[in-house]
Amino acid sequence: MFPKNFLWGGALAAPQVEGAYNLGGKTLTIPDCHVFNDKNDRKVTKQVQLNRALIEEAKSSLENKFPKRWGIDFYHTYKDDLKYFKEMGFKVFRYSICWARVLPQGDFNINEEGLKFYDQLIDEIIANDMIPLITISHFDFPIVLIDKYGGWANRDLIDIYVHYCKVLFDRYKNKVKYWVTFNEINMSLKAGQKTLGILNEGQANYEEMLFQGLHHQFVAAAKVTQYAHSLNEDLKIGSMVAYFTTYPHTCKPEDALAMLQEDQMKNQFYLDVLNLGEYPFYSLSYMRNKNIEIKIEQGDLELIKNHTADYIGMSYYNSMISAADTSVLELTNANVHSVFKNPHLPANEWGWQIDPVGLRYTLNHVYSRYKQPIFILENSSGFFDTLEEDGSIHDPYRIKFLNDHIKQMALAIQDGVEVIGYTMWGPIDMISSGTSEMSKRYGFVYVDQDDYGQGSKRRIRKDSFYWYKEVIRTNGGLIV
Ligand code: BGP
Repeated sequence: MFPKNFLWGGALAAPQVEGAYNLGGKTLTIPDCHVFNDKNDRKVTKQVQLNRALIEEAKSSLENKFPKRWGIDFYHTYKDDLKYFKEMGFKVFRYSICWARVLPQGDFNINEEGLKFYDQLIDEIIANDMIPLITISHFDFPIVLIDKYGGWANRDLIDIYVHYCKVLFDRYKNKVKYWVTFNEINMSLKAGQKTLGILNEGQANYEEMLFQGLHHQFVAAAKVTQYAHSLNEDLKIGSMVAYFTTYPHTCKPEDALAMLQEDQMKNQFYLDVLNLGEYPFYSLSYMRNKNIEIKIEQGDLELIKNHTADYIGMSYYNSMISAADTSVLELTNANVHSVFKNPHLPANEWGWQIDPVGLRYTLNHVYSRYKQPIFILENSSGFFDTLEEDGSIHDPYRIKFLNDHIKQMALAIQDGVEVIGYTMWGPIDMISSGTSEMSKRYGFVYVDQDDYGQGSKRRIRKDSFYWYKEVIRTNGGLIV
């Protein structure tokens, strides 16, 4: 069912694995300021909303309470860790570059030492027979750019980001073909500090600032796509959204309309701009109705029109429901924000609902609209794992989750959707982006480390490791 050259693999991101937060010239990033709060109810994902006071506190604090500062020490262990992925037969490995390692001042001074680390990492990925797929910015905005510029609300960020990308493209254009400009760009309106570096300090026009920041990201994405193609037409620069698939609560027309409007503003808006090259009508009326006025300079729209993304990058974790009257609905957790719960679906321990059929639905839905190849850049679910006394880890729940989603992906391919690759999220355990805990595990490879960074750090293959290896070896033939 899968095309011969289908790109099977896995995805990680620097801020959740790399550690070495103050080595090699790197400066602080937003995730370096996220604390782990063990008093959190795990069923309630508490997205840490950083404000200036918390950032100032984190800057001066050397206390052992910021798990993303140590990650899984991938900075030092990547050579050994990549071997596990090679053993599973990965064709592709998605990884992000840390902006603050390459440009510690955020803007213009290049840090050779930071680049050398990525030279070695990329060479090692290739030496292990994997294609590197690089995310340029994955939820780790440099703090220094908040201090100096106030984040993406400032138009200067366009040139700064373009400069950063040029450094990467010039250096890796012959080694890296697939790029992603911004991880899950559609998280911006829900988590502005996480993706746009715009702090919510009670500004009356905060939403307007977020739309302005997004506009700057759209222009920057177009500019860097133009630059990459000028270097080599074969470079593939992708957009990326976290697709929030939504269903109507009932078959009432009002609920169907609510669903359509959610889909428009949560998902399609971003892909319409990045992949179709224009601000859709509904986004303009949304802004008008809320008195949001953003500054669009001459030439911006032309750039956006002329330099669209080469493929659609998408993460898929869960779905949600929409209704005209939401007072009757119950909330549950989902990726980055809470959503209305679907009574027909099970959920993991964190309340994220599990919906494999939604993946087939989404792939068909997205492909009908954009008719561009789709790369599934993240998919999986967090689970608690138990390390048995004999050193084994049995994780049938993970195998089931992935099997069921891969099966629906195969059916979508059979429907005619062009899916070019699948990088499951988190092939090795790491720090959770949302809760900064280690116990929420995704990996095929277990890391013996707890929420406080304690443990032997030993890597252990779980049952799912052998299963995924077979899935890749049989090009999906193992899926039932
Ligand atoms: C996505 C992020 C990833 C990852 C994933 C799972 O939104 O791109 O970085 O972390 O969600 O989320 P969590 O780690 O909170 O379980």
